[in-house]
Amino acid sequence: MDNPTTEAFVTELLTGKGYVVLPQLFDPASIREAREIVMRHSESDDQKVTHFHGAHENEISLQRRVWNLLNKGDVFVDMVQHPRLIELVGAFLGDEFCLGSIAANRILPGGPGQEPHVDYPYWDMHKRQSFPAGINASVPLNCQATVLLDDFTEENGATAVLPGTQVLCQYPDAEGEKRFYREAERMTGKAGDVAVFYGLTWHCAMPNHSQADRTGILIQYLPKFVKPMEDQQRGVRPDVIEQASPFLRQLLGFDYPYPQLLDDAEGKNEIGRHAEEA
Ligand SMILES: O=C(O)CCC(=O)C(=O)O
Repeated sequence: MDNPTTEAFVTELLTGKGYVVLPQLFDPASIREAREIVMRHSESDDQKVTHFHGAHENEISLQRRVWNLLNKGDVFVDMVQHPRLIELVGAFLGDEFCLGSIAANRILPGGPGQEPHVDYPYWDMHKRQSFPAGINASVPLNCQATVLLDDFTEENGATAVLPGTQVLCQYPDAEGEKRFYREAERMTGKAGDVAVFYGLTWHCAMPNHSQADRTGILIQYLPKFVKPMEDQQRGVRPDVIEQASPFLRQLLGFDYPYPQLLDDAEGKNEIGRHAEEA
């Protein structure tokens, strides 16, 4: 589905395939700049925490993660605020949504890919008992946007996704994994495209059988009340925060002031104000 209406986008993520690839949201200059920064950091940095390592743990260095990208270039500050992207995500998560994480995933030639999974905050849903009774997919708690820094092809490990699995609200079990590899589609596209999906949809990076890198920026958006995965307020540098637009401040969680010491808040918080008005 190319360039869907906002309504069609929300329906596709909630109850359709679970993903949409938006063509060419970013121009070649921004993509080049973002890629150059990611390559530099993933060459020189020590190996960082990665999740969903894939089957071959000894080849882990062939999948490299660069976290906390807001500190690594203004191009990423602009990326998380792309107007069309935020309009769509706002329709899906509510317009006070926040940023859970922005990181790069670089799969080097020969990289083994990952196992099928679901994303934060659902990513440990194999411990079903740790989630609320009756949890289901009808109220989304995540929206993922992968910005393609390279063309994503079947050969180089374009993300695989099993359409419709978001409605199951389940972590893929052994049978599910078999079905995944039989029936998954690939989110292929050109550098500058953005693959947006509901993180409950089973998906994973696939093996890179090409001779070149395959790199994407993984942006995690969350409803305002879900605890972000990366600690934005401690991790983002003070100068980035000082220069932040009002919307970036929202993304970093500054507009949603909980938890608070309500006992000390003297009725100045939202809850207090509405209670007084009632
Ligand atoms: O890079 C990809 O294709 C997918 C990455 C992913 O799903 C993850 O790391 O959670």
